[in-house]
Amino acid sequence: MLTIDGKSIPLACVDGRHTVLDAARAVGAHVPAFCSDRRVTTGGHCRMCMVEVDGRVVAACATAARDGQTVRTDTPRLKAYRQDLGELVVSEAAAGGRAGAELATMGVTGERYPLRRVAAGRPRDESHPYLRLDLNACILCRLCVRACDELQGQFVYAVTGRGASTHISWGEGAFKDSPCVSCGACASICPTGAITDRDRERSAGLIEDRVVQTTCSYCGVGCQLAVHAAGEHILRIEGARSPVNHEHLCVKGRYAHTFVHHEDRLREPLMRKSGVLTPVTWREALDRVASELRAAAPNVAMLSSSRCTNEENYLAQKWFRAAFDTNNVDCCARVCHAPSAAGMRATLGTGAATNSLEDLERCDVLLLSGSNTTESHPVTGARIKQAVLGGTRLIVVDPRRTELARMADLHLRLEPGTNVALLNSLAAALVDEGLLDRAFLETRVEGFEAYARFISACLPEDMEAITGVPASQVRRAARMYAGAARPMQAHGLGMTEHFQGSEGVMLLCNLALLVGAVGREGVGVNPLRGQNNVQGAADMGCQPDSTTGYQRVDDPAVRAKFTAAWGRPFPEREGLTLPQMYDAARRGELKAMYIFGEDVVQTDPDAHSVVAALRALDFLAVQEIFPSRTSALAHVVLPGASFLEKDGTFTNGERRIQRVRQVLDPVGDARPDWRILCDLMAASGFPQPFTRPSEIMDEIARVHPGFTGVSYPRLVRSGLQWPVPTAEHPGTPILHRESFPLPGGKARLVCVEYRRSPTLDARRGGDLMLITGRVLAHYNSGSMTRRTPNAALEPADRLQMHPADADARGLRTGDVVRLENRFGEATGCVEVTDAVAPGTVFLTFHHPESNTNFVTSDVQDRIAGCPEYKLVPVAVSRA
Ligand SMILES: Nc1nc2c(c(=O)[nH]1)N[C@H]1C(S)=C(S)[C@@H](COP(=O)(O)OP(=O)(O)OC[C@H]3O[C@@H](n4cnc5c(=O)[nH]c(N)nc54)[C@H](O)[C@@H]3O)O[C@H]1N2
Ligand SMILES: Nc1nc2c(c(=O)[nH]1)N[C@H]1C(S)=C(S)[C@@H](COP(=O)(O)OP(=O)(O)OC[C@H]3O[C@@H](n4cnc5c(=O)[nH]c(N)nc54)[C@H](O)[C@@H]3O)O[C@H]1N2
Ligand code: SF4
Ligand code: SF4
Ligand SMILES: [Mo]
Repeated sequence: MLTIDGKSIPLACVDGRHTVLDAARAVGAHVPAFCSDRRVTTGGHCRMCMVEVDGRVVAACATAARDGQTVRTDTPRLKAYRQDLGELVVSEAAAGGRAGAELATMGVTGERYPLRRVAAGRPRDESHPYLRLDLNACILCRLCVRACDELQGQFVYAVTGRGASTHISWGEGAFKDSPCVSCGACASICPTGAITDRDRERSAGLIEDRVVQTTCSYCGVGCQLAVHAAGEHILRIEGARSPVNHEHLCVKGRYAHTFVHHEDRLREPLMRKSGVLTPVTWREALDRVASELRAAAPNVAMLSSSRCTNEENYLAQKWFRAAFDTNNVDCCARVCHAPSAAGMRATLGTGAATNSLEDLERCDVLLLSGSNTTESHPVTGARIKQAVLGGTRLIVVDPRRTELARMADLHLRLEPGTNVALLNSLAAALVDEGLLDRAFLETRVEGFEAYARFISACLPEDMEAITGVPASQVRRAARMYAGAARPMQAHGLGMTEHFQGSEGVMLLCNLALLVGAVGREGVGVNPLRGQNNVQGAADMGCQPDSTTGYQRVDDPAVRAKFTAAWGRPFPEREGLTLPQMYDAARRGELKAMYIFGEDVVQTDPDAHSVVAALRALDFLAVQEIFPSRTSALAHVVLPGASFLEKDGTFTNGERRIQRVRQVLDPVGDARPDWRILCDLMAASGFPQPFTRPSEIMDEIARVHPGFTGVSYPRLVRSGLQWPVPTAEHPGTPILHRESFPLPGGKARLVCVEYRRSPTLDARRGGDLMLITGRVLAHYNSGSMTRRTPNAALEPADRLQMHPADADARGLRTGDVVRLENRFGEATGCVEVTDAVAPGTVFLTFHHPESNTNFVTSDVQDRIAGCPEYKLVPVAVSRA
C-alpha cells in the first residue's frame, strides 16, 4: 500500500516494475511529464514530474513505487519548481504539442529568463513525404531517440553537440536520406511538435469528433489502429493498445490511408455497353450479374477477396456453392500460403500458425525461412529486431541478404529453389548428431524409424553442392536450433512460392517435431500470413475442396449439415483451383467468373495466359474499390467500400479474429461488399436475412466448429484466437498442446526428396535467375499505396542486381532495364546492391507499368498449385 495525495493504493495495482508516476496516474493525480511515455523506457530527462516522496523531491518517472511510500504531487513547493522549469523550457524551445498545452496551463509566460533560442540555428526539414522536423520546438526529451531505438530498432536519431548547441541529429543531409523507415513512432511520441507529420499538418484546424478502433487492412499482422476522425476526414491514425502491435505501426498502416478519398475510387456501378464501361443503376448491374451467372451455372467460378472481411468471404462462397451448384471457389491463398496450409495439415493436422506473435518475446532461437519480415510484416519485423537486440539468436534462410539476414547469427544463403535440400540437410544433422527430443518423438510423433533411414542420405555434406550452403554452417544452425530451450520458426513466401512449396513447409514441421518444438510457449511453426484476411478467407471456406471451417465438400455429413443450415445443398465434387479455373476458361469450359477484390492480371503469374483466360469467358464481373487491369476486362464492375467504410472482422496470421469498424461513409454510390453480396444473392433467387455483419458472424458460429464461441460482443478488445469452441472459451493462442488432430493424435514425419524445379531444367532464354517479391512502402498490386504519398517513397518497381552483374551489363542504380524470357517482357529500375547474390536478381510487382508478372512462369507447387513466383530465368538489358 502507498498513499498518494491522501489516497491509498495497493502496490499490487501498480506492481513492482512500476514507478511513482504510474502509481500517481493510477489514482488520477495529474503529474506533468514531458519525457515519459508508456511505450518506451524511462528517460528522466525533463524533471517535470517532480513529486515529494516521504518529503524528498524526486522525479516520479524514475522512482520505483514501493510499499509504505507517502507521495504528494501537488504541494506549493512542487508547483513553484515546475513553473520555474517550464520557464527554462520555453526560454530554450518553442514547444508546442501536449507539452506546449501543459506549459500554458501551468501559467508559464516566457518572461522570467532571456530567450536562449538559437532560432535559425536549429535544423528544420520538410524533405520527407510524411515526417516534418523543426528542432526549434525540441526540448531534448529524447523520446524520439528511444522510440526509434526501442520500438522500430532503426537507430535514426542521435543527440549531438554540447551545452546550448546540443541537438537531435539524423546524420548528414536531408531527413529523407536518413535510414528512416517512416513508421511514424517518433512523430507519434514527440511531446512538443518538433517532430510531426503530414497528417497533423493536413488536419490543422479540424476538430476531432471521434476515435475508432479498427484493424489495418494491409498485411496479415493485423495491427490495431486508432483512427482519429472529424466528420468525413481522417485526421490521423495511431497504433492502438493490443497484444498484436503494442501501439506500434508501419508506414502503410499509419500513413497510407489517403487512397480512401482518391479521385480514382469507383463510385458507381459500371456495365459494358458498346464496348465501353458505362455508369448504370445498381438495379441494372445486380440483375445483369445474377442473370449471367444463373445462365452459365454451374460453369461459373468465384475468386474471393482476402482483402475483405470474414463475413464477406463467407457470403461469397455460400452464394456460389448454394446458388450455382459449384465448388469453384478460391482466393489468393492459392498464390500465397496455400502450401503452408497443405504442408502443415499433412504433418501437424492444422494448416495455420501453431503459436502467437507474443511468442517472439519468449523464444530463444528464431529460425526464419523465406521471409523478408521487416518489409513485409514490419511491426512483427520490428518485434524480431528487438528480440535479437535482447539476445534471441536468429537464423535466416534466404538467398538474399535482407535486413534481418544482416542482423542474424547465421545467414544460410541458399541457392533459390533449394529449400527442400537445405531443410533435409538440417534435419539430417539433427539426427546424425543425436540432437533430438526422444520423449516427444516417442509419444507424439509417428514414423521416426522410416524417417531416420531416409534422412541419413541427406547429410549437409551431401547437400552442399545443391544448396551452396557450407555443411559446417548447416551443422551450426542445427546445433543452435536444437540447443535452444524454446526454438521458434516463422516463414514466408520464399518457402511456399516454389515447385516444392508444400513439401518445403512439411520439412519445417519435421524440424520442429524432431526437437519437440510444438505445443508450448515460444516454439512452433508459424507461416507469416500475407493479406490482412487471407487466414479468414480460407477459414470461411474460399477454397474448392472445403467449405467453412475446412469441412470437406465430399463428406456427406458436412453436406447434410450445411444443407440444413442454408436450406440448399451444394455439390459433392471438389471445385477448380484458381489455375484450373484459367485452364478451364481457355478451354471454353468455364463460362463466367466473379472476381472479388483481386487484380489478377497484375498479380497472377504468366499474365499473358491470365488475360487470354479472362478474354475467353462469356462474362466477367469484378467487385473492386479502384479500376484495375482486371476490371478493364470486365462486363460489370461493382464499387465496393474500403475497410474504413464498413464493419466486419479480419483474422490475422496468428488466428486472431478482430473487429473492423466503420469510420467513414462509403464514397459516392459505393456499398459495403457484404451488402453487395447479399443483394446479388437475392437477385440470384437466394435471399439472405442479414441486416448487419454481426448477424452473418452469428451464422458462421453456427456452422464452423472452431467459431462456436465467437460473437461480436466478445471481440470488443483484442479479439479471439480460434478455435473458440464455447461462448466462455478464452480462445487458443497455442495449438497442439496435448495432441494433433490426426489419426492416433500423433504428428507425422514426412520423407521428401529434393526435386529440381522444371524451371531449372528448361533454363531457356535467360542467364539471370529472377526472384520476385515486395518492398516496404507498397502493397501487392499497389492499387492503394500508389495512391498515397507512399508513391514518393518508392516511385517505381526496383530490380536488385549484384554489382558484378551490373558491371557486366554496364548498368547503374537508376537505370531502366528490360527483362525478357519465353513468357514475356517486363521493366524495372535497377538498384545495384550486394543484397542479391551474383546471378540472381530481385524485382517487385507493385506497379502495373512494370509488367512483372509477364515474365513469371507457369510452374506450380506440386501439391497446392501455388505459382513459382520466386524462380524464373530472365535476360536483362538496358531499356
Ligand atoms: N510491404 C508489403 N508488405 C506486404 C505485402 C506487400 O506487397 N508489401 N504483401 C503481403 C502478402 S500478400 C504476403 S503473402 C506477404 C509476403 O511476405 P514475404 O513472405 O516476406 O514475401 P516476399 O518478399 O515475396 O519473399 C520473402 C523472401 O523469400 C526469399 N526467397 C526467395 N526464394 C527463396 C528460396 O528459394 N528459399 C528461401 N528460403 N527464401 C527465398 C526472398 O529473397 C524474400 O526475401 O507480405 C505481406 N505484406
Ligand atoms: N510476381 C509476383 N506476383 C505475386 C506475388 C509475388 O511474390 N511475386 N505474390 C502473390 C501474393 S502472395 C498475393 S497474396 C497476390 C495478391 O494479389 P491481389 O490480391 O491481386 O493484390 P492486392 O493488391 O492485395 O489486390 C486486391 C485488390 O483488392 C482491392 N480491394 C482492397 N480492399 C478492398 C475492399 O474492401 N473491397 C473490394 N471490393 N476490393 C478491395 C484492391 O483495390 C486491389 O485491387 O499477389 C501475388 N502476386
Ligand atoms: S519514423 Fe520511425 S524509423 Fe523514422 S525516425 Fe521516426 S521512429 Fe525512426
Ligand atoms: S505491419 Fe501490417 S498490419 Fe501492421 S500497420 Fe503495417 S501493414 Fe498494417
Ligand atoms: Mo500473399
